[in-house]
Amino acid sequence: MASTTPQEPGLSAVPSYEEEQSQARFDALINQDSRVEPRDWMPEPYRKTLTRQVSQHAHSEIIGMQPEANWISRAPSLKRKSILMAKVQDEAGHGLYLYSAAETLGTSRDELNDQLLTGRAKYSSIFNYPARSWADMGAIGWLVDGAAIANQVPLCRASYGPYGRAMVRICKEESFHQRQGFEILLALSRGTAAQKKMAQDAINRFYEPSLMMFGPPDDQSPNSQQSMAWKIKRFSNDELRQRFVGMIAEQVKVLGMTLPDPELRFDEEKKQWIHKDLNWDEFMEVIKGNGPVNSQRLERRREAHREGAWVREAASAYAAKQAQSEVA
Ligand code: FAQ
Repeated sequence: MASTTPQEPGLSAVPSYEEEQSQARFDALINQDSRVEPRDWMPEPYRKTLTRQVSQHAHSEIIGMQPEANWISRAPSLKRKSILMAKVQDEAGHGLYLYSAAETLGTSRDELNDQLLTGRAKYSSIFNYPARSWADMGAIGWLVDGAAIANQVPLCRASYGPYGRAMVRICKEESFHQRQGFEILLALSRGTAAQKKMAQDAINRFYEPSLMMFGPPDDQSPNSQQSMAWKIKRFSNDELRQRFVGMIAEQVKVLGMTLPDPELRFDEEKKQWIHKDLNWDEFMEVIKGNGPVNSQRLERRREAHREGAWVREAASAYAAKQAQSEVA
C-alpha cells in the first residue's frame, strides 16, 4: 500500500524497521477512514500541518469576535443585542475548543498565542475588513458564517480525532449564526428604502472577501493536495467555493437582493457554478498583513491580552493554592 506521507528531504533515506511499522499503522488508519488520536504515532509533517491549520482556525475565531463585538452596544434592539452577544461568546468558545485540539498536537496555547500576538501566525483574511453598518452583522452571519459552514462541515470528518470532534459542535453553532445573519438581512430587505440600500451595500462589500475565505485557487494552493491525501481536507478550495456560491445564489433571491457578480451562472455542461475572477492580489496583501484593518485587529488583540493579565495571574495563583492544599 502506498504511503500517505512523502519522504522529507534531508531525512535518512532508509527508515528503520520501527519507523516503517509506525508509518504503516498510520497509513492504515488514514486509508481505512479511521481516526488518528493524540496517543498515535504520526509523521511530523502531518503534525505540523494540522497544528498550522487548527491554530490558524482558532486565531480566526478569536480575532473574528472583533467586527461583531464592535456592534453589540449599537444593536438596534435588546433582542438583537442579546443574540449578538451570544454569537460573539460562541466564537470565543470555538477558539477555546480549537486551541485545546491544537495543544493535543504538542504546542502549548501560550506558544500559539504568542505566534498570533507577534504577527507570526495567520488568521482568516475575512476579519481584516471593517464592519461599517448594522447590515454588516447580517452579511457577516449569512456570508461569513455561511462560508465557514461550507468549509467546516467536511472537516467534521477530518482524520485527526480532536479536530473532527471539535468541528461537530462548532458547525451546529455556526448554522444558528448563519440563520441569524440571514434573518437580519431579511428584516432589512423588508424595511425602508434606506434599510434595503444598507443591506445591499453590506452584501456588495462582503461577497468577494467571503469567497476568498476558501483559500487560493487550487493551482496556487501549496497545502491542499497533501492535506487531502491525509484526509484532513476532504474537498479542494475551489470545490467548496463553488458549492458555497451556488447556495448563496439561490438564497439571495429570497432576500430580493443581488450578488455583485455579473458573471455568476450555473454551467449546465460542467455542472458547476461559475463566478467572476477574484482579486487574488488583494487576498495576498491581506494575508501578508496589509489589509484594511489588519493592524487595528492585532493591536486590539494585544490590548485585550494585556488587560487580561490579572485574570491569568489570579487563575494561576488559585491553581497553585489548590495544588498545595491537595498535597497538605
Ligand atoms: N485567510 O495551501 P492553502 C471563522 C493561507 S471561519 C488567511 O490553500 P490550506 C468562523 C493558508 O493558511 C474562518 N490565510 O492552505 C467565524 C496557507 O498559508 P501557510 C477560519 C489563508 O490550509 C465566523 C496559504 O494561504 N476557518 O472563523 C486563507 O490547505 C464569523 C496557502 O493556502 C478556518 O480556518 C484565508 N482565507 O487551506 C468567526 C477553516 N486561505 O499556513 C467569527 C479551517 C488560505 O502555508 C465570525 N482551515 N490561507 O503559511 C481550512 O480549511 C484551510 O486552512 C483553508 C486554507 C481552506 C483556510
